[in-house]
Amino acid sequence: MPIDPTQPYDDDNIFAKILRGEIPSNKVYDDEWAYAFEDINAQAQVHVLVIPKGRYVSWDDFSAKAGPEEIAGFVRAVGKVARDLGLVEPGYRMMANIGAHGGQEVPHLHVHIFGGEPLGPMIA
Ligand code: IU
Repeated sequence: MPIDPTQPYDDDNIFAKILRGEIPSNKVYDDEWAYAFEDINAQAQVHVLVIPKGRYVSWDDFSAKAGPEEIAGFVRAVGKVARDLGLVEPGYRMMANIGAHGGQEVPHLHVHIFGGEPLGPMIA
């Protein structure tokens, strides 16, 4: 069910529970600003989600409200995850679904990283 990205942050969303360790996840990366884990329904050989530690529903929310250190920390973490997974060469795809038209299902901002195989022009 796509979400409304302007809704207030819901502390009971599934990724908030993963961040608090209340629900298990296959951790890929963890630092002060970001947490990354394997997507439970992988759409590529490698499919990882990177989420900010802060309480943000959408990119709009994050880009408007997060501090510069937090934004830099998250962006660097996304790059580091891809590097650590060995995806920089031959490449990968990163994507964020935002709101109803974007098909966002979990109301905590997340960046998908796909890789490990040729992905073609686009994943629907
Ligand atoms: P979306 O960008 O909000 O459409 O994608 C949500 C993703 O979260 C989707 O790829 C799910 O497979 C993934 N996911 C997960 O990894 N673990 C969960 O417990 C749930 C969803 I719910």
